[in-house]
Amino acid sequence: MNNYTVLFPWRWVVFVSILVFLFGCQSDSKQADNDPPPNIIFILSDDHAYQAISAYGHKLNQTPNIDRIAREGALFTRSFVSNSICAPSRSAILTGKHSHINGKVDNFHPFDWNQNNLAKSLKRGGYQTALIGKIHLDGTPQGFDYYNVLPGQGHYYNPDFIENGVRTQHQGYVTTLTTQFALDWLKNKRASDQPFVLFYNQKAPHRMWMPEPRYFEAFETVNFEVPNNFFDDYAGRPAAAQHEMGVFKDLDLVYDLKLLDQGNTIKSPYRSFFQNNYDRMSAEQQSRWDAHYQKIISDFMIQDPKGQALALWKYNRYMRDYLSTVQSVDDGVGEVLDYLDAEGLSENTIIIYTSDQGFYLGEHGWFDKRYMYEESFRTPLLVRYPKKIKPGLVVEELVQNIDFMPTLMDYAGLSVDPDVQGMSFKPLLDQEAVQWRNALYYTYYEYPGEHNVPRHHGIRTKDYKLIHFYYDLNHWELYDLKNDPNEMNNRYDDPSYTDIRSELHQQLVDLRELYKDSDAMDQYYLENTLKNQEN
Ligand code: SGN
Ligand code: CA
Repeated sequence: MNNYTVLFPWRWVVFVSILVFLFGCQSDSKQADNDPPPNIIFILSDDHAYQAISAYGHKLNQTPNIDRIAREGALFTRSFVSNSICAPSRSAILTGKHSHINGKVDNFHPFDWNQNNLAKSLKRGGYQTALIGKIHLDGTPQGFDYYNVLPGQGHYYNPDFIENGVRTQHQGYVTTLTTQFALDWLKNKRASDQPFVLFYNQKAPHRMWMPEPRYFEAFETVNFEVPNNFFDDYAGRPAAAQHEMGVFKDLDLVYDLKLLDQGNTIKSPYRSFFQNNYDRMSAEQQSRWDAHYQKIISDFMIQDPKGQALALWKYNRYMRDYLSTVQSVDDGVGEVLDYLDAEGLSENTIIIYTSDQGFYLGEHGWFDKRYMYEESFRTPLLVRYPKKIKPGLVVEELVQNIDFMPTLMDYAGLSVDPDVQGMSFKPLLDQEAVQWRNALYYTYYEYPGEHNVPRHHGIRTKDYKLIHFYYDLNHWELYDLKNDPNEMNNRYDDPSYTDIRSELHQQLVDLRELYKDSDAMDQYYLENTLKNQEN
């Protein structure tokens, strides 16, 4: 045996070990070039309707800073959620999986922080991670080097925040504070030599829409016209008819519309809920608040509107407060964009603006969300990444909140777990010709529950939608979105749609199989809901 043959196996072992070491360390990495990984700022507001973003072409308000993201980047016109309610949507964003797989099917089922999530994955790939603002997922956030979050829904005035486990009440307005904390992390808390991901999550414009004083007057002189289906009679749509989210019927004069009259003549079962929020304010905040709202209360008492006049009055108050809270969100986006510019960070930072779902601004006569109808199923999505995305790009493909996880991992040059259900939409932003999905799957489970929206699931293609409401209803709906964008005519039993209907049924079966959903799964979550409600 010569030296060579003795040494060879030994060298071979060393060589293989080096390879294993290198590939082992980089098992998460598939970065193709030598570009530094992009920073990521993920801005998530709560209940922000795309109708209330001027970049979408609606004329309700002006959001110049949010619009800037689309002008300098991309605007998605068919971006949707997988389950139109807060905690399930956040859970889908973090895990890249539908609700029945990640387990957070409604706001009440527990969230399992031990499962993998986007923040954990980016952190493993070398990112520093921070979460600021509303998260609404029970338990201690995992995957974040730093967090400063609102407990539960949080409060508009003088809110508590939990900073890395320590709860403190802060003086001020929630949207402004969230922005301040986000900027403070960017400026003073992050390490400048590492890529970062910041989840910057606003509570606004969530119910009950308490504006900050500088926007009290912003919409007071505007007279909002109701959407053309505001007085919807829900014909052919029993699941819609049973709603408890009517602007006229369900918005509470004191709780939602802030008519906390000092003489207590406006009666409301929810007076104490509003009072609790009012009592959080300092004397100075209360006096500014009263200077604005007491005038509105007096006018209301003089006018004493009834019937249709009351419906229109309520709609206008709702819109004025809702849109005022949006202005503060837009200001915060502007401050963050300015910071990136000033630090020379804009070019290599992906900035995403989206909401946990859409919202009704009077369409079908509603506020709130939950239904698979367009205004709440769809959600705004604007993405800027100057280094890679062509300014002014409009993306019309069907994307969904389960896609954020794989998309951002893709941009970071990292691989995703094989059980992630979303798809990276980076190729769409790169304008590559790719095979893209032709249908989206949707589920909703928070029933029996607030606003009385039945359990349902369905699919949406580019032109059609099929919905199945189940449990105490067994009802199907089919919409022809091109000819009936407001979803007023349920075509399920219309003979001229027979072929489309069977195609959609087949697609629904296929998608349920693809996403590993089933009747047994529906039954399992239903039983959990009913059991939880007994306790
Ligand atoms: C609260 C609101 C509801 C809202 C849910 C869920 N009621 O319960 O109107 O649908 O949150 O919203 S309130 O009386 O407390 O304002 S979510 O965005 O958190 O899912
Ligand atoms: Ca929400």
